[in-house]
Amino acid sequence: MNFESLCVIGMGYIGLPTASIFASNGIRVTGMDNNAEITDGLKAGRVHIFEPGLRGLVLDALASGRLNISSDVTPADAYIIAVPTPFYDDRRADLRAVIAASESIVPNLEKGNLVILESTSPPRTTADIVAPILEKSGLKTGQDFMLAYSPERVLPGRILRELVDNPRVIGGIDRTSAEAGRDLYRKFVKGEIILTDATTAEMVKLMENTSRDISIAIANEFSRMAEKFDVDIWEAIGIANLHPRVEILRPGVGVGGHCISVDPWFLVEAAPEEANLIKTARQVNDGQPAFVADLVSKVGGDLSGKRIAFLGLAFKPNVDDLRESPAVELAHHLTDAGAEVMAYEPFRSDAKIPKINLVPSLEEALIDADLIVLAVGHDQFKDLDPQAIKEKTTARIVFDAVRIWDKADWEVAGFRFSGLARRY
Ligand code: SAJ
Repeated sequence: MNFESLCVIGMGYIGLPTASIFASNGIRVTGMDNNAEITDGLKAGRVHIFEPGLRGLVLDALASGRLNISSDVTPADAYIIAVPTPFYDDRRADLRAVIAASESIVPNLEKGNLVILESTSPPRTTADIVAPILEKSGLKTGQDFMLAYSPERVLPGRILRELVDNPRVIGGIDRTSAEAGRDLYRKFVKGEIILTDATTAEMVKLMENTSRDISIAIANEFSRMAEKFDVDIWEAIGIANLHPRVEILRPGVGVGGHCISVDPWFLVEAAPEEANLIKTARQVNDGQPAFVADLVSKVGGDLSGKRIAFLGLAFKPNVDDLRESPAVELAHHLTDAGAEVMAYEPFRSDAKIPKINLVPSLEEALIDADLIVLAVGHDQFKDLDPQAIKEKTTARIVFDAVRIWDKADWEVAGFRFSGLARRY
């Protein structure tokens, strides 16, 4: 099946690179978003997302004339829905954006079209929510138009490479839909394309992120035990991982981002009786910022009135995304304990977060500080020279929550150094 035009709904972390890469592979693409700030910016060549290689790809796609940015869904051979699926306060999936996107396709839908949902969604969303909405057009799913679920599985920081090279799952509402999806993504996907049904594809996506969440939870739980037993968790994990069938992940400040900290809740909601382990792992990871905050209090003493130079707010290293960030949670715990948090996030120095003072430079964070807390292992923090830092700050206590600094180097420079379950 040949698709000449495509409309991608949602110009976020997934929709924008996907639209651009299709355009650079010869397809006429409309990149639609209902946020005027985003569409105006993109039209003016401003790329609102930091991701290695993305800016050049988007600008080239715009310059080629094959990527057009719009506030409206426009008629196309195929539609991709790539909108956020957050959760409500009670952790039920918030599918309003998926529903609105599906509804916006209805007036444009024609016989022979293909619609693909990429947003991470609870099992059966494609069949039970998207299909009935699209059928308001009077067309029948599978008979008149094709429908599939194809989860994005790319890692922030490596999105462009992984979009092309990762295996791609396409779950069709029927076989023809899955095959049509394969023909579309084949335009740029070099990885294997696996065809299945829509609900299996939805579940696969949730299983992947949930299993990673559980793996990180056990690492975080081990770090708490290591604190208790006065063991260096990093040494212990290093030794355990020498076993050929063991691969323990890294403990840290917690699990954040828009995917792994959200998606397991979709399974908890859909299968509350069965999802015991999944729910517990979520709770362990959600509790990690508070656990780390207690460790900071132990080394920093009463934090009331203390000024903390807080390095990093992103949800993980080398990304600009602050969504569900455990580093932000940690900063809030420290503020609640009475500290004045001066945070420097090199990827988002313009961000505004209640109760946290975001400063535009490392120097401003360090000045007059009592304590330095490293919360995110951005590359540019790795190479900081303790001797040079000493000249810029009054702080003499350092807490490295992510183990990227060398303890001895900081101690030689005159700092009292500690970190998460760390002895060496
Ligand atoms: N983290 C740890 N320890 C580790 C690894 C990660 O604490 O050893 C933390 C990170 O700091 C971060 C969180 O976990 O806060 C999640 O980071 P991540 O790098 O594991 O994953 P994401 O959220 O950036 O991307 C995940 C990926 N899923 C899997 O690896 C199974 C990606 O492939 C998905 O496309 C993405 O979720 C998504 O969009 O669903």
